[in-house]
Amino acid sequence: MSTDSQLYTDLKGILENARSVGISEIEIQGCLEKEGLIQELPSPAQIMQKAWRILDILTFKVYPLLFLLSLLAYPTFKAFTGSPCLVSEVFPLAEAVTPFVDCKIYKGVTHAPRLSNLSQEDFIRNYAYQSKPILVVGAASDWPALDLFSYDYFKDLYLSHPAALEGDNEQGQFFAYSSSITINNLSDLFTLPSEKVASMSKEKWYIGWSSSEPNIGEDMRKHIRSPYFIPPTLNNGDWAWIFMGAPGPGASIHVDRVEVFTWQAQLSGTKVWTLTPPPECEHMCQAFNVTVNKGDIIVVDTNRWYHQTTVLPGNISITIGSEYN
Ligand SMILES: O=C(O)CCC(=O)C(=O)O
Ligand SMILES: [Fe+2]
Repeated sequence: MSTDSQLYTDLKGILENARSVGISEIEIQGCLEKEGLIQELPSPAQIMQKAWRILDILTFKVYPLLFLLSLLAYPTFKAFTGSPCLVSEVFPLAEAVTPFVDCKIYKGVTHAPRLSNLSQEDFIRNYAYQSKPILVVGAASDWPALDLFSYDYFKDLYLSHPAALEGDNEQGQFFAYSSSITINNLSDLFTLPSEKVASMSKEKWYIGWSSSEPNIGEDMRKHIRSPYFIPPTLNNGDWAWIFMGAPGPGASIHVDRVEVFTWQAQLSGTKVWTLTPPPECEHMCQAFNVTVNKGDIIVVDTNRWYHQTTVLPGNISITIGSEYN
C-alpha cells in the first residue's frame, strides 16, 4: 500500500472515530488547519473580492494621488526650469508614462543613412514613417538663411518687432537647456553682452524656442525653404523651432511626446545628435551619433528615440526645425 492511500485510510478512521464521539467535520478541519496539516484554499468569490479591492485602491486612491502630485509639481518645475514641458523633460516621469513601444523599429539600426538626391516618393515610401533616423546631406545648402541667420539676425528681428518679442515671451515655448548663464526668455537672450555670446566664450549657452508670431515667421520664411524631399502637404509649416547655442552640451537626453515627425536643418555650426533606443529595446540596437554639418537636414522621430545634442567646437550652432505628419 502506498503512503498516500495509508494516510487516506488513517484520516478516514480518525473522521469516523471523531463523528462517533460527536465531533463535527468543521471542528476537525479547523484542527487540521491549525496544525498546518491542511491549507484553506480561497474560493473564487474570495479571489474576485481581493482583485476588486486592489483595483479599487489603484483607481480611487493611488491614481488620483499621483495626478494631484503631478499638478502640484508642475508650477514648481516650470518656475525652476522655465520649461513648460513637464513630461518630456522630467526623465523618470517620461519613463512612467512611456506608451508601449514596438521594439522592431530599432532592430539592427546602427547609424542614420546619409542620403542625397532623395525624391519625395522615395522619402514617403522608405523613410517618412519608418521611425528610423536619416540625414539628408546638403538638403538646405542653397537656403539663403545659411549666410544670414546669426545671433544678430534674430536679435535685430525681435528688437524691431517688440510686440512679437513680448508675444513669444508670453506664448511661445522656451528651453534654457544646459546654459550656464541665466536665460529665461528671449528678452534675456537678446540682452546678453556680446562677449558672452561669442562662440569661444567661457560662458555656456544653448537655448531653443518656438515662435508663433506672424512677423517673425514671415521674415524667416523669406530665407528658408520647405525641405525638397518632404511633400509640402505633409509639412506642418505653422510651427517653427529655433535652436541656437555655443559649442558644448546642447539639449540633455529626453524623449518627446508630440506624435509627429521632426526635421531639423543645420544652418550654422556642427551639431552631433546622440540617439538612444528606449531601455526596454536596448537589446535591438545601441546608441549612436549623427553628425549634422552646415546645410544638412536630419529627420528623427523624437517620440521614439531618446535624443541629446552637442555642438562641436567652431561656430555657434543655429538650426530651424519643424514637423510633418
Ligand atoms: O536641437 C536640439 O538640440 C534638440 C532638438 C530637440 O530636442 C527636438 O527637436 O526634439
Ligand atoms: Fe526633443
